[in-house]
Amino acid sequence: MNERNPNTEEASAPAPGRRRFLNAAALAGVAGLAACQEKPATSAATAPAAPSAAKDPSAAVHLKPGELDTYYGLWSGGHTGDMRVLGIPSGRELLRIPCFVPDALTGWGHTNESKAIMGTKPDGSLRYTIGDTHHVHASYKDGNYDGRYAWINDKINSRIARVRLDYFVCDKITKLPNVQGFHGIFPDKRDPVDPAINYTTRVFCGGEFSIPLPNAPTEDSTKYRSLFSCVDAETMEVRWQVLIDGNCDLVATSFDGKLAAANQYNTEMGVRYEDMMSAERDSCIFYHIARIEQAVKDGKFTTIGNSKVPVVDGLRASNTDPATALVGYVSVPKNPHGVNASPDGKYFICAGKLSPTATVIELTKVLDWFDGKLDDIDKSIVAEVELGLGPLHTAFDGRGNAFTTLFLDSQVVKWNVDKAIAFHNGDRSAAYVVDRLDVHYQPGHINASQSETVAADGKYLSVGCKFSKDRFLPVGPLHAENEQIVDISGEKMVLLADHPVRPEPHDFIFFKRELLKPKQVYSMDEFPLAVKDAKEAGVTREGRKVTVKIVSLAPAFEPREFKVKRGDEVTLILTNHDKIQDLTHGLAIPDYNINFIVNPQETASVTFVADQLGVFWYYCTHFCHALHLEMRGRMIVEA
Ligand code: RUQ
Ligand code: CUA
Ligand code: CA
Repeated sequence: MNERNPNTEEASAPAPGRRRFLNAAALAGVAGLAACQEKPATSAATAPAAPSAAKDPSAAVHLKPGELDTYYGLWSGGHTGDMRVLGIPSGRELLRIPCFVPDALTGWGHTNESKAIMGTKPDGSLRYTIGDTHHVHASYKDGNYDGRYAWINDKINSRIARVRLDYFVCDKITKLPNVQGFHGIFPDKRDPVDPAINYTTRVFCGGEFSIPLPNAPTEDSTKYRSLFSCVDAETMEVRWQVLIDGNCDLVATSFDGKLAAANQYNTEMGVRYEDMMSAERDSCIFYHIARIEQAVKDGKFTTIGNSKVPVVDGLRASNTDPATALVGYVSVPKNPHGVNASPDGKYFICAGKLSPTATVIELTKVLDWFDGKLDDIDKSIVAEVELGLGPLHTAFDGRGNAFTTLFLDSQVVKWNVDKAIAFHNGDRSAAYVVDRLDVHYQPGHINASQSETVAADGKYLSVGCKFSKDRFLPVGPLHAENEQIVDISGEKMVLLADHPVRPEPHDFIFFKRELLKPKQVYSMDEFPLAVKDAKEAGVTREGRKVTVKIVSLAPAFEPREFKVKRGDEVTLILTNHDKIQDLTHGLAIPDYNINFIVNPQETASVTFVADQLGVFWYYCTHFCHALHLEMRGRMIVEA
C-alpha cells in the first residue's frame, strides 16, 4: 500500500488534532490507553448529521411510556458473570440472567437447583463464585436465530453456560477440560454433512491461553498448547477437541456448517507480550468440521489426563497436506482480533488490532484449498485493507457494508466489502471507506441488528465503548462504560444515544423481537420437587433430615409456621401457586442468610442446618400484594 489511498486521507478522518493525539497513543503500543486522558474534540462526525427525515433521528431511542422495543439484545455482563437482556433501540436493561456468579436477587447460587447447575464441591458449597463472561451467541435455524438457546463463556474458569430463551434462565454449565482462558464462542449454523440438520447442534469454543497438557508445573513454554473445543448444543457435553499451534481468540462459523475459524494473536506461542507481538503476521485457523468428526469416528485421536474427550491433531506439522488436513492456517497481519462472518455467507473478516487493517477471507477458497484446488491457503485472502488504528470487531448491515471498531482512533469505520476487494485487486480509486463516526471512547465490541444472520437488516448499530471518561456525571474513580446506539439505515452513521453500563460488558447480539417466544409463567412440571397441592405442605422428618414443603399464594405462605429441632438438616421446598404473570414471591429467613424468589408456578429449594434456637420470621421479599408485608410465617427452632 505505497500509493495514495483515498480511504486513509486525513480528510476522511475527523478532527486531525484528535487523530494525531490518538496516533501518538498508538505508538505506545499496548500501553496506548494513555489516550483516555484526552478531551473529546467536537468534530463533524459527532455533530448531529443531517437526518434524511426532518424529525430528530434520536427520537427513535426515546420510547414513550408503555412503548415496546423492536429488538431483543443479549449482552455479556463481563466479570459480573451474568448475561444481560436489553431492549433495542431504547437500550433499556430488562433483565440480568445470573449464570456463573451467585445472585442475591433471584437466589441463584443459593437454591439447590441453581447450585446443581453451577457445580458444587463435596461439602455442597459452590465450586466457583466468580466469572468473566465475554461472548454471547444464540442458536440458529436456516441462518437466523430460532429462539431456543443462547450460550455464554466464562473466561476465568473455562465454563460455557446455556440459557433457555423461553424462560431466560441458565439451565446447564459445562467446564471445558484442559483449557485456560476460554474466550471465543460460536454456535454452528447447520450440519456440515446432513442437510436435514439446518439448525445449531454444536457450539465451538476457543482456548486463548496455552498450558502444559496435561497441566504440570514447567517453565518450558515449548510444551504449552491450546485446544479448540466442540460442545454438543443439546447435551452440553464436550464432543471433541483439537490440539493446535498458536492460540484461539474469537470464533466464527460459516453459514454452510462446513467451517469454523479462530483468530490467533499468539502464533509465536510467547509467554510474555513482547514475544506475542514479535511476528509481523499471525493466523486465522480454519477447522474442517466434517473431517475432524470423521477422524474422531475413525479413532484417530488421543485423550489428555483424566479427560475422556477425544483430541485430534491440528498441529501445523501434521496438517500440511490439504487432502487430509483437519485445519488450515491462513496468515493474517499482526495480532488480529475479532473474526466475523459476513451475512452473505461469503467471507470471514479478521480485524488487525496491532495492524491498521482488516483481512477479508473468502470461504469458498478456503474449501478449495482443503479440496486440493488451491495451492496456497493464503490465496483465500481477497482483501487486506487499511481501516484505521486498532481495529477490533466487525458488524454488517446486509447491504454489503461492514462496520469495524477502531479502538485507538475511538471511531467506527463503515466500509464497503466489494470495494475493499476491488481496491486490494489494484483499483486504487476504489473508495471503500464510506463513513467514519467518533464514539466515546475506545470501542471494543460492535454489533448491528441481525448482523451475523441471513436477515441482517442494517437498522441499528450498538458499540461497546470501554471508556466513558467525561460522558456521564462523575461518580468517583470507577467509571461506567458507555454503550452507544447508532442509526445505520442511511449512508452516514448517526449517533443516537449514550447508555452508561456497569463494567465490564463485552460482546452482544440483537435481533427482531418476533424471534423469541418467552413464557411468563412456568409449567409446574419443570420442577421434580414441585409441591403441587397445598395439602402436601408441612414438615416431614427422616431422622435429622427434615423436609419443609411450603406453598406461596398471595398473600400467604402455607404453612404459616413450622417447628424443627436445633441441629436438623432442613430442606425447604417452596412452590409458587400463583398463576398470573409478574406475581413473584420471595422467601427470606433472618439470621439464616437465606433469600430466593419463586416466579409464577416455579419451585425452588434450599438446604441448611437449623443451628440457632429461637423464632425466625420467614417473610416474602418480593412485592406481591397489598398484604405483602403480612406475608410471613414463623420457623421455630426448638432445643
Ligand atoms: S474480546 S474487545 Cu473478549 Cu470479545 Cu474483543
Ligand atoms: Cu409474596 Cu410479597
Ligand atoms: Ca502475535
